[in-house]
Amino acid sequence: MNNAIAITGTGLFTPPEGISNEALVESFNAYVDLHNREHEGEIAIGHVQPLEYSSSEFIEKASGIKHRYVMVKEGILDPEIMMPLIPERPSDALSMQAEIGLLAAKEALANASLQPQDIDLVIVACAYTQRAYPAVAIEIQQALGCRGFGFDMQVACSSATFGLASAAGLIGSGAASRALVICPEICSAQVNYRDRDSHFIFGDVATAMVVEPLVGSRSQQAFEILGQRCVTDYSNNIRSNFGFLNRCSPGTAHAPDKLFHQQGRKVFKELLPMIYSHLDSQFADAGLEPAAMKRLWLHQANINMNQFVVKKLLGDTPGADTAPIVLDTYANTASAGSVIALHKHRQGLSPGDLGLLCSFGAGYSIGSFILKTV
Ligand code: CO8
Repeated sequence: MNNAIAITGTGLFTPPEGISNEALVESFNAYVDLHNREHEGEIAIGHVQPLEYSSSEFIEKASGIKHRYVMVKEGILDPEIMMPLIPERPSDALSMQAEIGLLAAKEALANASLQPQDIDLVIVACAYTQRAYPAVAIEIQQALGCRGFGFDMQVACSSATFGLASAAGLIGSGAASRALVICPEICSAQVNYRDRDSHFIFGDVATAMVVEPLVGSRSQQAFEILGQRCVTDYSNNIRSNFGFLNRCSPGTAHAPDKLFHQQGRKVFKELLPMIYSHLDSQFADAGLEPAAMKRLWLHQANINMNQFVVKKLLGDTPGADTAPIVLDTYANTASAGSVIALHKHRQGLSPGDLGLLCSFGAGYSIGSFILKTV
């Protein structure tokens, strides 16, 4: 097809510091001991509930996560602090999200055999941006030396796929010729490390994709977009009330609801059927059997959830590398998970092989792309 649009390069930045489940649980349990000692009297008369220990066994069994990377480890494991201590940078210094996004973008450009000036659209698509304006995308556009325009967008875990859909749409319409879709996810800043249900879930990372017309691409390996589908359906089961209005209610500005929180079990049960029917209709409309997919680059929130999706699409016997898992070492990296999987597991495919890139998460939101290896 002459007007085909493709992902022609991907890039990945992995933060230098890591935390194992064991280290995270040790610090959480030290916090539990501190809390329960501090409230001993109130606990004894039933006015305060004692906190319960976390466990590495639970975390690995319930989620598949063994480890996560973080930009700044200092503070996270200190039971008196329990958040990353990330110093503010002066306004004339490169922001942290721009810094890591830039590193991923440079690798994606190199893989696409392109120079920054070949790009005229930069989209930063991630769960949070560290300020409202100027857009991190415009900061990266300037730091790299790209032309055209840039903007930030947020669709929680589906930011990367919705960003890809936006880039493809803008290229298809002629508004842009080549795009970078960058996901600098610093999730650790929004994790409530005092919450047993969610303290283990997230890690930090940055990914980037180059999106451009297939005709004229200089890439050694490209993934042509054969079909795409995005859907949203409002749910309060995954939520953060962090936002620009927080300071106007000083009494609650730092309450736990300003951090990530979810009803994980409900999310699991409600999202799976949504994913099933979303993909069923996408494959039916494309006239393709799911079994035609040689690789599934799925969202990386929960290994059990992914196994259900794989079984639904491919039955019981997919090969070991058919649906790669990266959440064991990276944890849930919000929008970046499926792109990490694509970046790290793009080898071993032949021209013509099909694959599925799919995100699912807060909103609720699902974004899925049928890709053809070129
Ligand atoms: N250690 C030991 N036990 C625990 C722990 C713990 N840490 N936590 C809970 N338990 C206990 C519970 O108390 C419960 O005990 P009991 O049975 O006695 O009541 C038992 O374990 C089971 O608890 P759950 O039912 O909560 O456990 P699940 O098996 O459901 O597993 C999960 C919890 C892992 C959270 C799972 O439900 C899950 O992964 N669900 C899917 C969630 C999902 O996909 N979310 C979407 C991703 S988030 C997103 O969209 C991005 C948001 C933007 C980024 C945010 C950046 C910060």
